[in-house]
Amino acid sequence: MINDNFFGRRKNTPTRPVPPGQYLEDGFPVLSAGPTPRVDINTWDFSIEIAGETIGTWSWDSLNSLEQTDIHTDIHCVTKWSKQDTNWRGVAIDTLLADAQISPPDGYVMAYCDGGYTTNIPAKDLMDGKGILAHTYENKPLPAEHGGPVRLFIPHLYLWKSAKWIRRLRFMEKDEPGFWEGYGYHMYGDPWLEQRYNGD
Ligand SMILES: Nc1nc2c(c(=O)[nH]1)N[C@H]1C(S)=C(S)[C@@H](COP(=O)(O)O)O[C@H]1N2
Ligand SMILES: [Mo]
Repeated sequence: MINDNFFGRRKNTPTRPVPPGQYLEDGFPVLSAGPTPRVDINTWDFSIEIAGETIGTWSWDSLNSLEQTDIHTDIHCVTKWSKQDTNWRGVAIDTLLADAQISPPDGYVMAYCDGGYTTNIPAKDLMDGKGILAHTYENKPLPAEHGGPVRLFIPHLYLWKSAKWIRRLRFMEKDEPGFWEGYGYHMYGDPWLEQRYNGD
């Protein structure tokens, strides 16, 4: 048998376990429910809303002036591809809340995007560095088709929770379905538990 070292490491050899039902993808597929929105960085802003009140708004420059967080991780799409060892940089949601001098609220969050996409996430899944506003992928500006200039990035959940072209997070007491969740996707979306659809 010809061993892998002859060709170098085979690309589809996992570097760590892959969630059930997933296969490894070398490329980076684009999955968008609509067209890629044109986003002007000069007028772009991001805001956080709690109990109907905007507690903070950040421009592109103010986002970049905050402490930056690097994440090296695998990503998992509900359409069954996973991609290993990806590198992202952005600003942790913790950092934004601290900047606004707000202690992390309980409950749930709805993410709102340019283009109208929404998705829901438990608030605690965004804390402790688990959720970032990503603007850099593999040391380059995040490409528009992958959500640039800024996307939410929550790699421990299926990738549909990582809202591209994000503009706003709204904290809410009770969970509500976002766009795909309204069409039967799982309210939480843990890839290790294969929470693809409602009832999984
Ligand atoms: N704004 C927005 N964010 C989105 C989507 C979308 O259609 N619009 N698609 C989601 C889905 S279903 C997936 S699988 C991932 C795909 O991210 P990618 O295109 O960077 O691979 O983005 C998620 N975030
Ligand atoms: Mo998806």
